[in-house]
Amino acid sequence: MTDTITIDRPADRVALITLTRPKALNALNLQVMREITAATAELDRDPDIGAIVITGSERAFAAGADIKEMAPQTFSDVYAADWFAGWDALSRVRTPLIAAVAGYALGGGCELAMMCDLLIAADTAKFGQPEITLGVIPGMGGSQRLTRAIGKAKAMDLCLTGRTIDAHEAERAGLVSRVVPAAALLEEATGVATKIASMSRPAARMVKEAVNRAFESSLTEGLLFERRLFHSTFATHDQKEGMAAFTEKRPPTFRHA
Ligand code: CO8
Repeated sequence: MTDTITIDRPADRVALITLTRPKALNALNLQVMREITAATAELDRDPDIGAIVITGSERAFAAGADIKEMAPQTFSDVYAADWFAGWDALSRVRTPLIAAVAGYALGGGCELAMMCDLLIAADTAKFGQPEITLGVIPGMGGSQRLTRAIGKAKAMDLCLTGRTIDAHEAERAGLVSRVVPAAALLEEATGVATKIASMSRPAARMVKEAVNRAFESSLTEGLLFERRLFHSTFATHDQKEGMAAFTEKRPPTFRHA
């Protein structure tokens, strides 16, 4: 039972999580965090799911952490509860995550999108880290993931001035992988998710693990990690099937194992 999100299966092997707090522009309160992390953890255990799309509404992916919930908190409150640490659970999801962003993705909304592996933006999307305008700073990874995604110059610009960028600037900066007309956003995201979910499940998970390792390791360590994962794909049925299918000039039938 969820109040702040809905969970659907729009296509074979694909799950869609939609934020449903439109009146608050999908502001991320603690309940949203609990529901998204619980839903993604459960979907991650489902062998019939190969990709998860997270989306909001036409007007807002999410306009940030819930300012009304945060406003009365003291340092002792947020420190004791380790406010926002619960979102780390999303980083432990091994299934590829796709953010389909229309409208505002501000503060925690931009940070939630960046916790996903791939960002697809509608031409209406607006990204920003406006926390500084509230007298705080990003608290769900903005200063770290945005810097890794778009570099120091633009990350400083966004985090220090609080300005927002549109979908095209976000694409040029490397934050999003594709921009599509708003009306086509879900179709595009579901199509990408279906494509990913049709690949060998262990291979897709290893790609995710290897690319993410690039942010955590030296080049030598990362290359070694990638090579060892590559070697281990030869233990899967899907490697045998994928290469046999190529040789026999037919599409592969992956067992996802
Ligand atoms: N939190 C709570 N409610 C929100 C939020 C939010 N982040 N954003 C919008 N809402 C609510 C509004 O209060 C309003 O509710 P109501 O109708 O009850 O007044 C409703 O959504 C609609 O919003 P607006 O009337 O403001 O709509 P507009 O179209 O005029 O403006 C904006 C849209 C520009 C998106 C505007 O709502 C806005 O600026 N929102 C706040 C954006 C923001 O600053 N986000 C960052 C939040 S801070 C954060 O994410 C991380 C903080 C890390 C702190 C670390 C602490 C430990």
